[in-house]
Amino acid sequence: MVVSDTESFIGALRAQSQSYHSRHPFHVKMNEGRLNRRQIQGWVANRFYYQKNIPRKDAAILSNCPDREVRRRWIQRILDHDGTAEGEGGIEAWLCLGEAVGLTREEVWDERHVVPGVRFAVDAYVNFARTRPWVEAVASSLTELFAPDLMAERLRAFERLYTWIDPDGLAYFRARLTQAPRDSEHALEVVIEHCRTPDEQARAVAALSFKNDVLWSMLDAIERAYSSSTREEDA
Ligand code: AHQ
Repeated sequence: MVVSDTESFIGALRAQSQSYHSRHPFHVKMNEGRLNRRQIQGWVANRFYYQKNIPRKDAAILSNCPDREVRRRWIQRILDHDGTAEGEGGIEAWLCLGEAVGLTREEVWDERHVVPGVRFAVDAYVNFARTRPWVEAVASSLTELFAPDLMAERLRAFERLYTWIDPDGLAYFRARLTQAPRDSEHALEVVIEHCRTPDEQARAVAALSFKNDVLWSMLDAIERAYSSSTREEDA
């Protein structure tokens, strides 16, 4: 069996950072403080659909994963988002972010602002996790290798440039600063361990590329729906 060297495999995975959504014009504008209130609200309301589906994506991976050791660590992701009691977890924190940007919990929760392109991209990600080999679904989560820098930049931007947003609403991003590196370290271990042949490694890189497309197309849809040419008031 031909085994590619691990370093070149990790290099190929990390090269996917070139297509990460931190480079999307909408995120660039956001981090430069150039989005208006309605665009921030639209992004928060649409990204909520991604957040509320992450636990189902991770549960799909758990259901396909035969490795008890992997499942023991992977299940923490579900607890991070769902919490273990009312008022806890990332989904709750995102609802607080919604209120901090001037939305009601109800209008975030009921998905009234979610645009078709966001729904389709998120549903494609959940279905990917349900239908692809579990290691490929793990590989698709490796966009989080690139997330900490983006979270830190976003936090700085929100704290300094969007002073109308209640800083308490930013708790979600602060939590990701530690959760994302922990999660991506585990996911990388799993992918290196289970992707030994050139074909397996190519499929892991393709899975990560697919996930970059999921994140990128979400922002395409949000940017178009909330382009500053449309009216201010219909947030
Ligand atoms: O808030 C994010 C999150 O909970 C996750 C889970 C992880 C996955 O399993 O795919 N990816 C992810 C991401 C989150 N936030 C995004 C952001 O820009 O705020 C980044 C995204 C990711 O890098 O995949």
